[in-house]
Amino acid sequence: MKFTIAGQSFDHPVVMGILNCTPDSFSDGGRYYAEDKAIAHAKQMLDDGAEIIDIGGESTRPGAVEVSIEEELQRTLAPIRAIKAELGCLISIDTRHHQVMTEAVAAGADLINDINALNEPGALEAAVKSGADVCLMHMQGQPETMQQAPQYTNITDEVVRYLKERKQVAMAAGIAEHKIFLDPGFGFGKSLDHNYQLLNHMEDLHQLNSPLLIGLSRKSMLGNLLNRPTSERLAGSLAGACIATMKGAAIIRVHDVRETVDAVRVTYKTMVTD
Ligand code: 7PM
Repeated sequence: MKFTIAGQSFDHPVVMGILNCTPDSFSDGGRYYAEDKAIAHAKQMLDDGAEIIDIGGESTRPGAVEVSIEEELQRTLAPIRAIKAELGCLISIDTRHHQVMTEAVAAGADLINDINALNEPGALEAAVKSGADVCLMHMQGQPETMQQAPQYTNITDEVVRYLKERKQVAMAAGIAEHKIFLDPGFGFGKSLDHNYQLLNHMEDLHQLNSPLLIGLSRKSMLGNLLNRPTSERLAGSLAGACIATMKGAAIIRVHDVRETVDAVRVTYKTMVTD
């Protein structure tokens, strides 16, 4: 296991903590209050062992109401600046939009996490220009409709083919190979069985020669199997993190950092001890 994020070397799987920068329905303290809470949550996740913070303004969340680009910028830029200044950690920006990519990287983001694999007009150019690392994720369809009737002949083959093509496009545009992460996109245009087939065969993605980012935390593929609401998916999420670790994931994107860091450490220690 060897890879870099924004030039920093890692020799173990890294836990990425999810930071939602969405308006807090329980408070009317305004943007500054929300920003303080975001910084505190990021600090907690770093204390718990996260090594990168994924910041999202929620427009990329499947099923979520589309927010304007202005709103997405308003939600994410101040927290990125503050977290970079106060905590100095690696930051990723979860967005599909080139304006957000450009401004987020200027504000301090190190990695562009695009569920749309730089397909939106202007995204590829913005990513190249920014100089940031990128994560290219597989998705069938678009978030609004992707879960209606997902179909594959062989999901693993199709995900490999898609990610191979997107990686080639990114490299042809000028993004260095070592800056590219790939993600099979669990839950994005996939049925329950599609997701488990893909997880079972996840190691096939290593033929693409890029570090893998894996997101399983609290997802429907856990909740629908176990019949658990999102608040009760920790055990399922930890099982997913261990499986992903054993199959060679580089970055594991999660909500529950402390528990995941313990689980991943035990799993990885086992893998490297002869
Ligand atoms: C509703 C459905 C809310 C799905 C949130 C989600 C990934 C990601 C997300 C992932 C990468 C979630 C997802 N998932 N980025 N962004 N990989 N790279 O469960 O799997 O967090 S949003």
